[in-house]
Amino acid sequence: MTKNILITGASSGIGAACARKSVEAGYKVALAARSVSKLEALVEELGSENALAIECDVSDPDAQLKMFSQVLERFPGLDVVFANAGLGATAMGTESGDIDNFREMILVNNFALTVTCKLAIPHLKASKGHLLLTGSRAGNTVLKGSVYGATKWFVKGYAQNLAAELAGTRVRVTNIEPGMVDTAFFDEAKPDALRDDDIANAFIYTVSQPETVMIADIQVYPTPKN
Ligand code: NJP
Repeated sequence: MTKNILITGASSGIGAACARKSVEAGYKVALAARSVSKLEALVEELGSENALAIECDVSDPDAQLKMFSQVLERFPGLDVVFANAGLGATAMGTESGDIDNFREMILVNNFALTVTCKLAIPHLKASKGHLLLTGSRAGNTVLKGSVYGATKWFVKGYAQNLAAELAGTRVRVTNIEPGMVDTAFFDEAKPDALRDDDIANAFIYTVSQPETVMIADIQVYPTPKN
């Protein structure tokens, strides 16, 4: 059965890979991010009958409201919302870190994610749908002074709190926790890291489960070398 899926942070990396695998699986995708030209190139690749590009800075709640109305104008309902947009640290730790970067990480990785979830809930209640959040291995471990890691600890706790709030509604909540993935998240290539497709495979596995199955947390890590 087809599904209508909204993915934030769909212009590159994990979000774009999930969009590609979703269309391969026969689903329709709405792709949101700030980089319109990248989104439009992806729509061109996936076919405009399968994909829709939406320019949206998720840190602006009004822009997210508009994003939801654009999706619903195009697709009759939403089955899956993937709050995936996020960014990392420009410098390690708190003492060496940059204050503007702290603000942007907290704004996008946390505040914007809660807005996406709030706006998604009524639609997902109607469809008995699925909310997925991108957490991180960094939200499972202690990294010295890491503000980024703490934003992902927030995602871990929030996903569990949200699942408790939505219990009985049939809406499922999943926290996807990747280890290191070779994407534009890093300035340099990460040859030993996971590929974005590895996370997309976990995404498809999660959203294709029957309605009676909720995968609460899925951790996808590179196989340890030693
Ligand atoms: O990185 P990248 P990933 N409004 O840079 C978007 C988490 N994660 O795929 O707006 C809207 O290719 C940005 O779009 P644009 C990570 O924390 C990663 O690796 O056009 N969108 C782009 O599409 C994040 O939550 C690793 O610049 C905004 C996307 O976010 C998620 O995975 C490990 C935005 C970032 O794509 C995807 O990151 C891990 C805004 N204000 C967790 N700001 C890893 N790569 O190792 C950013 O555990 N975006």
